[in-house]
Amino acid sequence: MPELPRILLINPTITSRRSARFPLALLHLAAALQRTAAGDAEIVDGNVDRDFIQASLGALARGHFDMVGITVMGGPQLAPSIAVSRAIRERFPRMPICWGGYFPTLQTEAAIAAPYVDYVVRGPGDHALPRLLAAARDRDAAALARIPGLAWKQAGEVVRNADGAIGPAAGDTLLPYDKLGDPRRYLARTYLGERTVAHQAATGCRFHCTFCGVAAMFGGTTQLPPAARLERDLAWFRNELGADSVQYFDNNFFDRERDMLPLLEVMARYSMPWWCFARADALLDLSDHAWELVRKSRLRMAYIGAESPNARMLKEIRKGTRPDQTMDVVKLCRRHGVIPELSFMVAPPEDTEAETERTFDFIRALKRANPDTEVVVYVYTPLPDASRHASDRRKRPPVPVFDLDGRPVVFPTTVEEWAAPQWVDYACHADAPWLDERLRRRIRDFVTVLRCRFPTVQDLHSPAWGKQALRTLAGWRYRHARFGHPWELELANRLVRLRLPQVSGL
Ligand code: B12
Repeated sequence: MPELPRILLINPTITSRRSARFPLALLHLAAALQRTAAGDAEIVDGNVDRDFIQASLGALARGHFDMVGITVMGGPQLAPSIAVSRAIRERFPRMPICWGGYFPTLQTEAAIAAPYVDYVVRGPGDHALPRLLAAARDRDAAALARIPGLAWKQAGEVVRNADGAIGPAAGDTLLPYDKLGDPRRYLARTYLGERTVAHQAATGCRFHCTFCGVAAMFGGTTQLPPAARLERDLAWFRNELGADSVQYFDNNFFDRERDMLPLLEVMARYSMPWWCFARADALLDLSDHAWELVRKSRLRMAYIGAESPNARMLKEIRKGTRPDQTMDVVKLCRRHGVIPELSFMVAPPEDTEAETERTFDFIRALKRANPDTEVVVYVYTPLPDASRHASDRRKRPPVPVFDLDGRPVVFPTTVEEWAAPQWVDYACHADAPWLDERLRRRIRDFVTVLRCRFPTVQDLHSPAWGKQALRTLAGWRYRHARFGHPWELELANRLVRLRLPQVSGL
């Protein structure tokens, strides 16, 4: 029997060692290779191994590999992804390099044009990678041409295969956590518990929000796991790993209630405090029975995309929820002891300032309705039209966006341009070409006052006295909406160093 092809899977550094969670993309890909007996994977995680470039080169020098696979998210992961790809190309010029994940899915043309990228997998890689590994090893162009979602190079020309349907993701065996060394080092102390584990139960999302990378990745499809699989995973987390709480990375946790009930029953039995992404409409529609299970399962916090107080804008971006539902859900969460963590997109390309001010007013109203509501403020940075899923692109004509001087915004065409600071900020929803310095300052000031007045419960590191002092100091500004130049808070903050959820969060 010929030897199985081998791939080195790399997660370039994107966060601190303390914030490192299971590199789920790589674990899912390694599991898919095992399941299909198509290959074997070794994993280098740059969040844990800080010298991951040397570690990757070392692994390639030591063992035999047929390919390198790199997971790349837009924003701060791009520069280390470029660096490791270049280093590998230099040392091992014949080693095929494949990029997958959100960046190459959204910016396929830029990614495949890079001289150090040979293959790009768009969308989930569980089905594509096993086929790619075999086809690439055999240099079988006909087989490569049949892999849905693959972009590749043939005699120097880029070939872009059509996207395919999204098949079932996880299989019936546990993810190969042993490939990470001791998986216990990925457990973290969080507000959920002493040993929080990260897990993805369902994949995808059935919604088509135009601004969201998830819609671009999954094209509006989702798959829930069978209850038995979730039970097996939770049992392993609790009994073998010693985890006491779970952060569900599912793109959108609460799907149709009838499908959710068997999962909630399992979770109620395990009763491990948890966090998830959710939607206002789904939570508002839950029956009393479902809420009873949610209570027993100990849902602590739900991250809900509120986005805007503007119903028309929500409709335009195909959010599918309304501002009154945002208000209702914070009240509902309060009744059920769940903290709503709301994210907003301020400073949209049109009516930028007025929309921002309206959002600030709305946030204050929501805080009055439920003071425990946590708030994450992002700048609205629409996806380039070409990034959207092919099926969604056809439905709406592209809406051009303009910079401060009224010129159409031209998105980068190369990986290196996307790695420049202003486009990293764009990908992180931190800045956009239509913002002027005054509005930037205004947003920063509002956020400073808000987070000092209401420090997040997710912050376990700042001392209690420091948080209380900031709360008191920020009180009058917040009460009287005096957000301008909160110099005393900035100064005090330097001493206390409050955690910023939009940087250290998801
Ligand atoms: C964990 C996480 C992080 C972690 C890092 C994860 C890591 N790489 O170590 C942290 C917290 C650092 C992070 C940061 C950011 N994140 Co993040 N993050 C996530 C989250 C919650 C889970 C990722 C995950 O593990 N998914 C589970 C795995 C199984 O799925 P997957 O990653 O999609 O992998 C599959 C495919 O993408 C593909 N694939 C992936 N890699 C590869 C590689 C190869 C070779 C192949 C063939 C295929 C392939 O196959 C995989 C299996 O099917 C996702 C949301 C989500 N649920 O996915 C957001 C998400 C990926 N993040 C996102 C973003 C934007 C960010 C930020 C850049 C910006 C921000 N403000 O949030 C920040 C950076 C912040 C900063 N200033 O530093 C967006 C990406 C969308 C986009 N427009 O690009 C997401 C989708 C959240 C969202 N809904 O907006 N994030």
